[in-house]
Amino acid sequence: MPLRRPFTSLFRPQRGPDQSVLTEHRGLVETIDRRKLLRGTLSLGALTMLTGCNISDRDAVQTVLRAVSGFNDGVQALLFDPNRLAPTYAASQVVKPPRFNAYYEIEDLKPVDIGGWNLELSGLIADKRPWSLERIYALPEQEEIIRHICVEGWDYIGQWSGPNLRDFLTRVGADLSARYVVFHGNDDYMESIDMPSALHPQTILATKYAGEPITDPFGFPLRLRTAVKLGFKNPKWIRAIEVTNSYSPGFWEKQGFNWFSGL
Ligand SMILES: Nc1nc2c(c(=O)[nH]1)N[C@H]1C(S)=C(S)[C@@H](COP(=O)(O)O)O[C@H]1N2
Ligand SMILES: [Mo]
Repeated sequence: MPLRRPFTSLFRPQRGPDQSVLTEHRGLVETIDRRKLLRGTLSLGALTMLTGCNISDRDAVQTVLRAVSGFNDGVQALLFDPNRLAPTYAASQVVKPPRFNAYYEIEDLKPVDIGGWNLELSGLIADKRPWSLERIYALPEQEEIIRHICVEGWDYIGQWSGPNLRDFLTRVGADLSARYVVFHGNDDYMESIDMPSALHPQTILATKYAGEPITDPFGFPLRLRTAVKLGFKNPKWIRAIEVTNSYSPGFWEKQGFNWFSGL
């Protein structure tokens, strides 16, 4: 099934002259090339040229992200280093409001009715009692200013805060040796991430953007924000979290995107 819109129509450069997704991820790209994991379509020479010239060509960035995203999941999981932090940014770089995306147009948004909302927990979790938003707000908050990268070819820097996911999973007695953490959105969106990424220090259950509660289009009342995954692995309008050892493909995997889709 083709993507809803062509990448090129989404070309919106939002960066200064000395920043590029590639430069930021140069270490990763070089590691990948050293391990001979690139699929032959891109050489290190080509990548170095791209990293050296402050690319403004979003298609080129897209190509590299695709290459990174196209690896065998097992190999990527091995490359994953939980102590490696993704780049963070200054508050002055934060885009306000953030940029909306969903698998449908904004007109079709169905905001969460907070009156009937509780965060549900299922699967390999000892304490499955649901969480009210009030209780979630009472948890310690972590803030992070990180880049959101969408596979449709655009990105922005955002400032998210909320409880750290590792702390939350620990608190509810989740089995931290399980393979997957699955997020179910109020809009029937479902995506799963690997446990090491769920436990990464830059993975949070975000309740706020730029210090204010997240607004409807961006996932009110609760969304995932992780610095180690592409945009689509950050479900919005979370209504349930499930810890499991069984794999089920989410919306984007069914479009052919790589499940790991992360750093
Ligand atoms: N519930 C839900 N979460 C979702 C999506 C969606 O369609 N539904 N789209 C994903 C995609 S592809 C992207 S790029 C980001 C967009 O987040 P933003 O609107 O805050 O930029 O949300 C992700 N999470
Ligand atoms: Mo996306």
